[in-house]
Amino acid sequence: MQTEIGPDARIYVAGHAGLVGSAVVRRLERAGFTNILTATRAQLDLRDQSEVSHWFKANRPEYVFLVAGTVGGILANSTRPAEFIYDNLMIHGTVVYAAHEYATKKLLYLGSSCIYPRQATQPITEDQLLTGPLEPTNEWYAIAKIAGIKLCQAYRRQYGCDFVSAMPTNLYGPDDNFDLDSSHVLPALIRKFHDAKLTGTPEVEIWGTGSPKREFLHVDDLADACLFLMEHYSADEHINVGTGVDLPIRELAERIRAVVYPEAELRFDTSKPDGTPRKLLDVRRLHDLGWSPSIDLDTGIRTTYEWFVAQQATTAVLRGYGTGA
Ligand code: GFB
Repeated sequence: MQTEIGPDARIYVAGHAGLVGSAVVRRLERAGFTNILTATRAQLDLRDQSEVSHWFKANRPEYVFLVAGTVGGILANSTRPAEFIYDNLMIHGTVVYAAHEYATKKLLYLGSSCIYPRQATQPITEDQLLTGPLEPTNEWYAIAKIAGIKLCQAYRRQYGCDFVSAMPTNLYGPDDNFDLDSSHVLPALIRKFHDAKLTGTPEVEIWGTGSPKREFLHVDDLADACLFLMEHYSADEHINVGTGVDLPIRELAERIRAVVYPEAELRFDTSKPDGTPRKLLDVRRLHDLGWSPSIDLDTGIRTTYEWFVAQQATTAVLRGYGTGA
């Protein structure tokens, strides 16, 4: 079923300042949409139902990309469980409720591949949801994300709302979080190799054993998939979004090293958690609908590193630590 979205449709991107939201805004602008709605955290606390309902009443978005949330890597997930479950449960609840209340035509909700059982059969098909226990390092976030899927299904079943859910694999790209305490592995390793190169440190520390496998999707590919699904997908069941290819963390580190600091040596800190051993998504359903990614991992690492370096330079100039030119 095709959803025709007019060029001046009111489209709300919830979470526009984040990694995913900023990519969705870029994709919508590139597609020629002229009425993209956003609200900063200071303007709108997405955890507050009365604020969210008020905002929907005033702005009446016709289409909603629900890509807002409290997110982070393995350490942040384990050490800030209350924020990860509360913020995400509330954000999903308030936005879905208001989208129904103010007759949004269609909503796309974004979850995460960590919703699946730790011991899921690989590659993971959509129907393995709720078939076994979750990975303990991110169960709080995963429970909130599963609740988001169920919210969309419940509103679809009870009220006929066209709310759909997509489950992306691990994401990366420009506007990612490079803070070492809260980031995911790919930006963390870019930063670690970069800092080691600057300081001439020969070794770079990699958390865990290096053997867990992960699948990485560039956020611009994800944004493209989000628009594609908004236009071409309408069903009760969530749908996986990924590349269908994964690699061990050790190999990811080697690929980032090759781009950033080829002389560096890897040192594995096995006191840090590995997390789930593998979570490769089965992406046949999305592929059969006619979508596939276009940015390969090496290109994505290189362009994300270029973005990071440019960003560092801008920040240094803004802080007055410029080149002295
Ligand atoms: O990306 P990441 O933090 O999250 O870690 P998850 C992936 C793997 O990389 C783990 C290893 O095995 C980490 O131990 N790793 C190695 C590192 N060095 C580093 C490092 O310097 N920083 C980080 N962060 N990891 C998250 C979930 O799981 O994935 C979320 O916690 C969400 O809920 C997200 O689903 C997509 O892939 O383990």
